[in-house]
Amino acid sequence: MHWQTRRFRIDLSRPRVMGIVNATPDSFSDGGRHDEARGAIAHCERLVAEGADILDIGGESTRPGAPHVDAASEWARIDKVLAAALTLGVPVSVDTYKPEVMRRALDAGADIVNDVQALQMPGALAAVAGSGAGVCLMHMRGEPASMMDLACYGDVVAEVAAFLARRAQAARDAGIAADCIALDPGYGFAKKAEHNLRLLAGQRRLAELGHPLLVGWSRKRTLGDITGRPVDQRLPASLAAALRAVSAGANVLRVHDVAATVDALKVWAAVDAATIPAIE
Ligand code: HH2
Repeated sequence: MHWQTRRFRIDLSRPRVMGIVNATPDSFSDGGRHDEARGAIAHCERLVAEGADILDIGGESTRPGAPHVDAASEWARIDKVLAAALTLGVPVSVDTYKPEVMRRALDAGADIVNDVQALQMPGALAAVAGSGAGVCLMHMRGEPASMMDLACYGDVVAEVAAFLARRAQAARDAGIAADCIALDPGYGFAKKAEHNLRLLAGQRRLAELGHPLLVGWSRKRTLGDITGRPVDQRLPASLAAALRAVSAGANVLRVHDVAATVDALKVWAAVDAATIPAIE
């Protein structure tokens, strides 16, 4: 399997690491650390040196209750960071749900659009179609400000799978090539801990939709609920969730802690390489 993006065809025969670059003052785990362009650019360089396969740059926090940021301010936060990241030799994704920001990012050369609204905003499908960019279509409900009021499911796996299948079809109908489309269950978005865990337990079903699966468990609140740890002490829990996600079919891990995740995946790969194939 592969994920086609603008400049790179990403080989998914092994799991890949997407490093998070939050050029925001208020992201839930690292807000304010990289909101000056210089700091964010240095962070991009550090993540690539640590082994990130992809960079994901965001200019608006999507944590529950996050305030809205207009397109011009969001673009101003990511503009210079994107330009610098594009010189680092890895695919660069922009985390936005606003068609105007998508268009600007694609004009600037972004490889991937990562949309927590799965290209549902009016004009979003058209902004990406024809660009040749990869897209990540994520499941959520409502807006970050109100999404936790909508965390109510019968069969969360079936409902998320049906949504992602519908959005992938809409993207293909708009002219986005099937191999450019990745899907994401949206852990933590309009979902309580019980939903996130049930979704991870049933994640294979999402992998069977036929598109690469990208997942983001890094430092999320459910891990805090389980371990009782604050956000800056959730690395072991994040690694456990990431590896569980890989074993349930995830192809790309969206993480803050790139070096540690790369190490964990190296151990995973070493065991795979040592596995004796069964004799027929
Ligand atoms: N999670 C966050 C943001 N964007 N995109 C995808 N595809 N999947 C995710 O799980 C996902 C995402 C939230 O994490 P973070 O970027 O660290 O925080 P914030 O939204 O507060 O900036």
